[in-house]
Amino acid sequence: MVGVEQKTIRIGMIGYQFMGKAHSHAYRDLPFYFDTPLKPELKVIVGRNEATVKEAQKKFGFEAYETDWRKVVERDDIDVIDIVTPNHTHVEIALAAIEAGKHVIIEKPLALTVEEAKRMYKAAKESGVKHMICHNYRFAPAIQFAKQLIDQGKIGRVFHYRANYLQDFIIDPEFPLVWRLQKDIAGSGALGDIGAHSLDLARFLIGEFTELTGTMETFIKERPLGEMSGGLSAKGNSDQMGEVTVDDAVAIIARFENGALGTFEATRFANGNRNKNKFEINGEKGSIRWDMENMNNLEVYLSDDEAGEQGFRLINCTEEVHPYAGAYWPAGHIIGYEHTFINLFDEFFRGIAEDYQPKPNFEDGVRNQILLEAIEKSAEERSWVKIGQEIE
Ligand code: SOE
Repeated sequence: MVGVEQKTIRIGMIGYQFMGKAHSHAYRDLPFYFDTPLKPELKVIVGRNEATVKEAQKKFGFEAYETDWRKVVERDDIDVIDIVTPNHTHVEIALAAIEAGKHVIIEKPLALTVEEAKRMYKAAKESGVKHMICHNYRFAPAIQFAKQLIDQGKIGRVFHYRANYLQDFIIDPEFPLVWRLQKDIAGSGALGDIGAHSLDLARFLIGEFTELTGTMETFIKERPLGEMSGGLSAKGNSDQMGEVTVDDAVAIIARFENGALGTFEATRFANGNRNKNKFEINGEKGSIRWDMENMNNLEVYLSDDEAGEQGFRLINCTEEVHPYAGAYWPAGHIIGYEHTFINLFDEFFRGIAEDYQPKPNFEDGVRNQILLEAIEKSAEERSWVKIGQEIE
């Protein structure tokens, strides 16, 4: 879209750790690769610790820093509030930002509870601001291409959706009790942190859930106190121990509206798996497989291939025809994790500039939260839980 007039959009980002880095990078690189209608201006970054937020401000390239998010939400030279803080703060910041008329982009999960998530969605809908939730994996070219294949009926009726999201960063019992392991801050553990992505991909690719059951486990029940220290590293800051109040791992069986069966596993105890986010979909005419650790590739099996020539073909989704891929490099020159965020922000700013509601948004956040809550309930009660489609 050469020649598109590029206006600016002013960003206030609340939080500055792992996701702050991913988002800041995306803001900076977006205009480099895409003819975005709105060029992000990094106005202000917020954190409670002045020394570290100041460092982040310089490193990420924001004009200024602030230690109180309320001051930023009130500023009239900010158009977007980007929320990358721990989960328990989402509801308050988002509601204040929406009330101040800002567009809001937020990390997953949307909130701690369905009730909070619904309040956020209702407020956003009523105010007319644009809102988005950062299920970034949807924006890998291979995932968007998989969606096209499924929608075109290439694999026909879907029978199975099988997903695992495997990490191992807390397997050491000395890994401290950081916010991600505390229910009142994080909401849940492996379930809401990584399982939420798998559930979102399933909804995106094959549709809504109707019923599910889950079981959860916390393998290490007490840990030394401490805090995150960048990325997924942490440092202990006391000899004291505290209780882990979230799940370390979860397994889920589900049914979908289209009749498919789903099985899901999310764990932070899969030794050797650093960030293995993968799925396989089996349909009447073929199958599709994807694995985040080889995120540009899609494995596709089509059962109407000639006898003797059947097998999974490896499609490297870096060609012009693959969604988003053409914005980057010539075919065969791969992209990475950070580019999923760039693609996501392109969609967000297009939604704002062209006045449509981008997806995934707070509605998807509510639907995801309903699944998270249902899984916890079913695990607690050892039962099946129905998933209603009405979310008003
Ligand atoms: C940590 O488990 C984490 O950073 C998640 O919070 C992200 O959502 C996921 O994409 C990678 O892992």
